[in-house]
Amino acid sequence: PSDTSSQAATDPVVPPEILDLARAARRVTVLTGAGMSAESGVPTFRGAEGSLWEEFDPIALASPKGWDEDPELVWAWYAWRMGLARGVDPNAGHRALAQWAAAGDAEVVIATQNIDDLHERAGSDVLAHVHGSLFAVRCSMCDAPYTGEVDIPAEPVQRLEPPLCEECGEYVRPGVVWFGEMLPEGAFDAAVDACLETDLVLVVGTSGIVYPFASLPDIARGHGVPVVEINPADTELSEGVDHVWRATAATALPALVE
Ligand code: BV8
Repeated sequence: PSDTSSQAATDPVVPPEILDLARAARRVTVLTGAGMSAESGVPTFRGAEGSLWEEFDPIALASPKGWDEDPELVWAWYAWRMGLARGVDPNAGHRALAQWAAAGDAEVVIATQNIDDLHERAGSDVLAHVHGSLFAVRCSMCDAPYTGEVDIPAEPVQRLEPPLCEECGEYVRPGVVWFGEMLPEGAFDAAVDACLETDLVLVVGTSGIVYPFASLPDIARGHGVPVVEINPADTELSEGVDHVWRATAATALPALVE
């Protein structure tokens, strides 16, 4: 891949070959990960200091086993993340994608791993939340959607009893996909289609570690679709994409869309 990593980590100057691809595209598919929301103040999962998994064991917190063993611990962690996500705003990168779609020159299709709602709050339609949505709380037993208020403690707590399902009385759980769980029906297929029927794929702010999402850039390239990675750091995907742009989401996307 062409590599612009000799530029500063947050260089907002669009590499010309990436600008050409973006200008020519009638349809753009944007694949986003935790780095997309980092500049809004949502911690990423891996890598950065203060990232979520550095402090917590993901398998203990984001797996069916963890939930079975200690639902209060898991619920407390998600309640904390709900409060965090509610308390932040979309950043300039989220806004740029919404603006790009609104301008009407290209159709902009977003498939995200993020469980926050920052793309939507910036004004974008999201084709697929492949790892679910933090706020789509549902019953852990009967799957009924939970319509009650979720109590978010002002300070993070170690343990918190989950609310009870209005239908069957069991604990409710966050509407996210845990490790070892299937993705929401149709979400991954929709993301695959969006990577095949497009002129350009932008991969923004993901380490490319979690599957099957991490296979999407390869699926696009296998179909002849150019793939651009926007990420300040090297990732598992960097070797296999057409162009690498070492910049952050909130600096790169506004520069690209301008
Ligand atoms: C499944 C939701 C079928 C909840 C999450 C071995 C090989 C292949 C696959 C597997 C394997 N072993 C196990 C598997 C399957 C497993 C998997 O992929 N494991 C990995 C770890 C190997 N996958 C699954 O289990 C999936 N389901 O396969 O179903 C099945 C079912 C049963 C049995 C068999 C098969 C379900 C996976 C869903 C996991 N759920 N979370 C929650 O959030 O609590 S994962 C979690 O990681 C996050 O949700 C996040 O969405 C996801 C990916 O992380 P990233 O978004 O990439 O974030 P990360 O922190 O890693 O990276 C941040 C990046 O941003 C960095 O690159 C950084 O440089 C960059 N960045 C930082 N700042 C900025 C920036 N970029 C731009 N701008 C900035 N400012």
